[in-house]
Amino acid sequence: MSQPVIFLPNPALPLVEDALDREFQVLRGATASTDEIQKAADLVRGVSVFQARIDEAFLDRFPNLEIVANFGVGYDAVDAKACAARNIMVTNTPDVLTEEVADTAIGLMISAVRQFGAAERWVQSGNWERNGSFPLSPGTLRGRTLGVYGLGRIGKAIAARAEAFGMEVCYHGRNRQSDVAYAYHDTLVGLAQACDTLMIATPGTPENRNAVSTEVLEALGANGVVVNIGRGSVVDEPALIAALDKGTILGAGLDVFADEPRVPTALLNRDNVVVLPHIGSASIHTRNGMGQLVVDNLVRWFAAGEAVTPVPETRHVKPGTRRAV
Ligand code: 8YV
Repeated sequence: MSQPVIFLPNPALPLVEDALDREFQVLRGATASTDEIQKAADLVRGVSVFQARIDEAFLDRFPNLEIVANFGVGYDAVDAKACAARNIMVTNTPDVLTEEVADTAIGLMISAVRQFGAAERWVQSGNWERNGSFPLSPGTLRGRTLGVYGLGRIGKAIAARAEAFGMEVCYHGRNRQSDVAYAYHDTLVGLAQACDTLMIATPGTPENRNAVSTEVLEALGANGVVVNIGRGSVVDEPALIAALDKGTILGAGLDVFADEPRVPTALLNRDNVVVLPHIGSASIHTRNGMGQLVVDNLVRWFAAGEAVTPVPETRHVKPGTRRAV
């Protein structure tokens, strides 16, 4: 029997490209023409995605698509509800990146609070030699309370690290969680009032778009620091910039942005903001782990008719049940 055809819209890690070539026939968006992709569309049974939007229009192009294997734990670029309606399996890459992203979050938090970005620029620009010591940081980690917005696997790993730094921890999310002793706040404004370091570790959803609003930033207060390791869409960026300009909050550490890779110039080169280029999980070790899980999901689906890490919306989907809409 011939191998299933997998569509790879964008280039992937070498580990993924090599494994897909071994296990499947691969149709590559990077090298095939639009015409060639269109001609082969009926044969495509799986897609492996890294930063590509999978919406109704995409699904319409591939009538025999059975599985979308997303590289990343966050799958906001994949319309999982539309996939579920057509009985298309969607998988993501949880667990393998949890500790890496939590490490990045803590590094970013400390950098933002102690202004390591500006301090590094001080050395790089020769200011240390020319003008002497870097100014004392207005912020300190001492005595801070971490408010985790989104206490999932990554949020919990961040909270555990923060406890080791002597921080108080509280959280907000859709539900109170029975397995933690941290104080729960049933609104985001309530969480912001109770903490001074707001850690955003929630997935981006249509419901939480711009959830970190002027009101939330005002509740966080003048000693407040926002750290975003989740999704840029969760923060109202113009409101954040205004809050930083006015001193409504102290600073921010941002790994994710509303319109990546574009970052508003108002967030660049300022002492009270540290910016990273979406590198939460971006070590070779962890990205390879994520890539392997993408491959494992595809292999298991076509060999055994089940996925390793299905997303909740499509957990019920079985092979051979693809529906037209
Ligand atoms: C990746 C991430 O950078 O897993 C996620 O949700 O944000 C990161 O690990 C991202 O998936 C790359 O598109």
